[in-house]
Amino acid sequence: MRCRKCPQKAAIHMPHHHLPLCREHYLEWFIEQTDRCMHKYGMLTHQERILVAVSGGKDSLSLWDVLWRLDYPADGLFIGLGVDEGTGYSARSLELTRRFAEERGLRLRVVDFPQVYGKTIPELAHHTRRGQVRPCSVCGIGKRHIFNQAALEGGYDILATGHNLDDEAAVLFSNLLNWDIDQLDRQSPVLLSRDGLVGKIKPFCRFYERETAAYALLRGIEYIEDECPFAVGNHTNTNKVLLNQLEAQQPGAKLNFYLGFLQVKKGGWLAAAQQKQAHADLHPCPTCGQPTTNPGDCAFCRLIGN
Ligand code: Q46
Ligand code: ZN
Ligand code: ZN
Repeated sequence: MRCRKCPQKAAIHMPHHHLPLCREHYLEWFIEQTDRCMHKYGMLTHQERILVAVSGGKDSLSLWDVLWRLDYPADGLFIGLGVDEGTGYSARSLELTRRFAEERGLRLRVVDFPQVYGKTIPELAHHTRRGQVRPCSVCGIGKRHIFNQAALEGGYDILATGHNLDDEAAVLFSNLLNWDIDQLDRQSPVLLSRDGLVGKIKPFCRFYERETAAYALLRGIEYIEDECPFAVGNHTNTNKVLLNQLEAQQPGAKLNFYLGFLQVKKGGWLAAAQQKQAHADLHPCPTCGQPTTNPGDCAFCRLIGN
C-alpha cells in the first residue's frame, strides 16, 4: 500500500480514516491532529505553563515530544511508585524518562513516593482493604494527589496526560456499565481548574493506542514496553479487550463510541434525545396505516414497494 500523500510505501494504515501514510507523513499528520484536537477543545494557549504526567510509556513520552515540537512550554513530572515485583518496572521507567528529557533538554521533576511517604505504592495498598488484591485504586489516589500538589507548588496552569482513545473508551464503558453519572459527567478531554484543582487536558484522546504506539516507534522514542505488572487483568484492561473485539468487527466503533458520547454530553445529555423525539411526529403511513415518522410511506412499505 502506498502513502496517500507521496509515492512512498505506507508505514501505517488507519482504516477508520481510510488513510495510509508513510513514516514522514504519519509523523506530520500525528502532530497536526494533536494540535487540531487541542484547538477544538480549547485546551491550551502558548502562554500556559504545562506539566506533563510522564510514566516512561509510549503515550506520555509521545505527548511530551509533540508538545515540545509544537512549542508549548511543558515540563515533565514522573512519580516513582516503587513498583518492582521482580521486574524493575519503576526504576526502568524513570531511566527511560530521564534519557528522553536529557536528549531534548527538557525539565523533568521527579517525586519518589517511597522516599517521601516511607512506603512503596504496593506496600501502602497492602494495608487497605481495596488494595489487598490489586494496588491500582490506591495508586490512582496517590497519583492524582501528587500530580495536583506538584502542579500547584510548581505554579503550573495545566496538567496534561497521555490518555488515548482506548483508555477513554474503556473508562466510558466502565462508567456506563455502572451508570456512574458523576463520573460520566466528569469524563472530558478538558477539565477546567477549580477550587485548588489544577485543570487537566488529554490531547491524545482521539488517537487509537496503535496510533500513539506507531508515533513513538516511528519517531524512535525509547519507551517502557512492559506494562506495570499490576495492569494485567484489571478492570480497564478487561474492558479494552472487549472493545478491541468490537473494533475488529466494526472499524471505527471505539471512535464513534467516544465521540458520540462527547456529542451527546455537549448537547445536554438526554435533553437532546427528548427534543428530537418531540419533533418527530408520528402520522399513519398512507399505504399500511401503521404509525411512522417518515415523510410519506413507512420504512416497511418502502422496502416492500421497491
Ligand atoms: S501504575 Fe498504578 Fe497503573 Fe500499576 S499499580 Fe495499577 S494504577 S497498573 S496505570
Ligand atoms: Zn508520504
Ligand atoms: Zn489530602
